Amino acid sequence: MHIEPEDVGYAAVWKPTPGALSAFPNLKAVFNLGPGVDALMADTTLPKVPIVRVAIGDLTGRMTEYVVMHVLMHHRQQPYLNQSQQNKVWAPKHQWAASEISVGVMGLGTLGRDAADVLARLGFVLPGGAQARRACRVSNVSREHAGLKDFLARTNILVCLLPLTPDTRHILNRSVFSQLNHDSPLGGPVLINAGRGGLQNEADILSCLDDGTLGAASLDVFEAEPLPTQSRFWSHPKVILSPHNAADTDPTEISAYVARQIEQFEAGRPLENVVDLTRGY
Ligand code: NDP
Ligand code: OXD
Repeated sequence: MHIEPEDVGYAAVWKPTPGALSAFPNLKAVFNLGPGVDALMADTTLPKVPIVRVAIGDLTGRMTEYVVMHVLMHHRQQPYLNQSQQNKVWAPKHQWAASEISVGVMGLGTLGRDAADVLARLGFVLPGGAQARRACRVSNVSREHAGLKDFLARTNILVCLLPLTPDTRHILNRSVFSQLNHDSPLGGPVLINAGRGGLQNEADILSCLDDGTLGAASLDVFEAEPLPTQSRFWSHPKVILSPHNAADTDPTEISAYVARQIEQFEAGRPLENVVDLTRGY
């Protein structure tokens, strides 16, 4: 079947070549096939139509699995146990309670809130309480605020599920790491980043792991993906890494989500999860 560009009303895309969408003059909406829209936002030629992002239970559940798994791996000393098994050493270490560890989630949106709820049910302390969304507010343009200082000072494990925007680029840096709480049985604060690689200053992460400012890091995302083979992250003893697959988008789930939204929109009802172009997420 041949379709003319002017007959296309909806586009479902993932990181399209900048400018590619301007070939379709009659678009009514663009669906980004994932929650993170930073690649689309970088395209200055985007058509002036609603941009819809993904927010579905299936993906949220997968991200919560990733976050909980990594919090538990650090909390239950899994890297030490792996090493012991490899060396055939039978040497259990003291096991502390979840209530002795605080987990600060930066980015309390669709994904962050769900992970935080499950961690709280497991007994971890979530700093910030009802004010957490405001407390974890970070910005590259305005000054640090007292709420953020307090949030960081109470955090043993920092989970980052922020969107990448001008406000958040490289926000995971030495200044933030050095304000995290060191007084926990973990021995040093832990960073878990499954947001975007652009959120992290990678040289700072490595030097902070080397000098003990950070005790360990779980990283799913990197500035350059695939991660270059020469990167020190691959073999750093304090790093657990994965290839940007903390939460995959299931093709069947996402197709149903897009189809349902188009049906709604054609029936005159509003689209859901429309990106705020001024905020960039
Ligand atoms: P949402 O838009 O639902 O949530 C984003 C949250 O971040 C909101 O609560 C928002 O605050 C907060 N936020 C935005 N800017 C700041 C800031 N400057 N300081 C503090 N908080 C801020 O997004 P999702 O939860 O659905 O997804 C988050 C990110 O996860 C995506 O953008 C994507 O980059 C990443 N992701 C990674 C995947 C992976 O496999 N590694 C898979 C899927 C997503 P407010 O509520 O005030 O607006
Ligand atoms: C996303 C992703 O959808 O990282 O944002 O997969």
